[in-house]
Amino acid sequence: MGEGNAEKFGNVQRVLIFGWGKTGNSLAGLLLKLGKEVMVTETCSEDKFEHDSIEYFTQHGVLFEFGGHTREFCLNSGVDLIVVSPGIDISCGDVFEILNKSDKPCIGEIEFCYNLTDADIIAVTGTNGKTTVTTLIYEVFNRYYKDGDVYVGGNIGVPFSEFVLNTKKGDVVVLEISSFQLETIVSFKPKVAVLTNLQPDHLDRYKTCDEYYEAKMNIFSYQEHQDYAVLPCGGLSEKVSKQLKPKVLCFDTIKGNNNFECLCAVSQIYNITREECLSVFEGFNGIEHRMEFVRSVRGVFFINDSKATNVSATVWGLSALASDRRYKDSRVILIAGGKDKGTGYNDVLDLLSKVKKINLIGQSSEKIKICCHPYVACQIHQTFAEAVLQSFQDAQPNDIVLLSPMCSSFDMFSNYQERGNVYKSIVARL
Ligand code: UMA
Repeated sequence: MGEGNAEKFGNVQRVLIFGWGKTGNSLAGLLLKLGKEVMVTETCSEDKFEHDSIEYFTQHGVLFEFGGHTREFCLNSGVDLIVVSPGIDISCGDVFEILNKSDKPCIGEIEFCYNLTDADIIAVTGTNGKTTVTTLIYEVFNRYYKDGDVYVGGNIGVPFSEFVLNTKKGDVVVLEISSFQLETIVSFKPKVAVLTNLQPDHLDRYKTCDEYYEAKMNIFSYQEHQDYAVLPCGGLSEKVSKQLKPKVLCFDTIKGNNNFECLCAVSQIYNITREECLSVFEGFNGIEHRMEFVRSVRGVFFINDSKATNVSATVWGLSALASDRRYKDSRVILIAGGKDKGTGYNDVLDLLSKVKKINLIGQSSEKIKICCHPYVACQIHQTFAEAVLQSFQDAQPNDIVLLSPMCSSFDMFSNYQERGNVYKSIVARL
């Protein structure tokens, strides 16, 4: 940690955390290390959480409120700072009302941790591809960056608060950053800010696409002239680059692989060469839950794309299969559905020529069926296992069963990882 950084929050004695998920847990640990008093407020009841962890934190003085956010707990306890978890929408409900009544600053975990580090931050956002690009940058820097240590975290699954105190000047922190995390920054200034692409998403949280795009563009808001913005060439960069303070680097999206081009653009800032990037990229096996090959059973290929939580990610996955020579004669049985995000599903219609049938699950199944059934057979299932087993029955040898839901998982699972893992365990038993 940089000298004097702990003093950044010297005036803050008591911190209130909203949400007891991964972020809340990590943050509570960090705050205790910084000698702060910690309070946690959470909508779910206590029995939903690991007992040992609550007991540990209670023994260390953390005060908990479960089963809802009350004004009494949140407003009358002398807190100096409020930190909200990214999944919490601060623009509505009890949270909005409490924050509105409070005169204390409210920030997100990314903003909080940013103030505690002197390391360079490479922040990656975008509708799709951000986990892959974040992972690739981390792997390349881990191998070729020699001036310090390299860390990876953020929306990718390891909260920044988990490791921020280990970082020092000269280190590089690669962070995957979601639009939710960008809503609650007030000074977060990455040295390099990457926007992989921008497509409609999360319309269950944002009223309009513009509101979502605005949250994403916030990644550049506090950057200075000496910083870098990395964007896809074409319409987007032409539109925004004139308004941006940092130096703008564009990566090619027509020739070659977008993720690789984006990786090279970021790496060149640190004098890491294209050849060095290529040596990592060629050995890269992709990431779990993103077009992950699971196994083949009696000639049927099973692919897990549980991370496709929006329609554009599924479009990307289907296009990748359509242009892959290994699957040139294969048809796809698509398993889709989950928690609807409000974007509509029309974008997938152009790709349906490769799809033989859609087996649907979850809250959005009726809506997807209405959109797609004039063009392809659709069947709704009550359980996830039923959808997987039916897909296997629908497939001929050489076909692909693709889990690519176009929706988030929260109606049936804790997260997309759990959904992907359940899929893989069902496929393992076939
Ligand atoms: N909660 C409240 N009050 C509310 C709403 C929720 O107390 O009004 C509680 C929930 O009951 C739950 C806790 O808040 O116990 C959850 O907080 P959270 O949703 O912020 O989840 P975390 O476990 O902290 O995980 C978050 C990110 N989740 C979301 O943004 C939804 C994780 O990204 C991230 O990996 C993690 O922080 C570490 O940084 C996941 C995700 O789905 C992978 N991200 C979205 C995406 O990629 O599309 C943005």
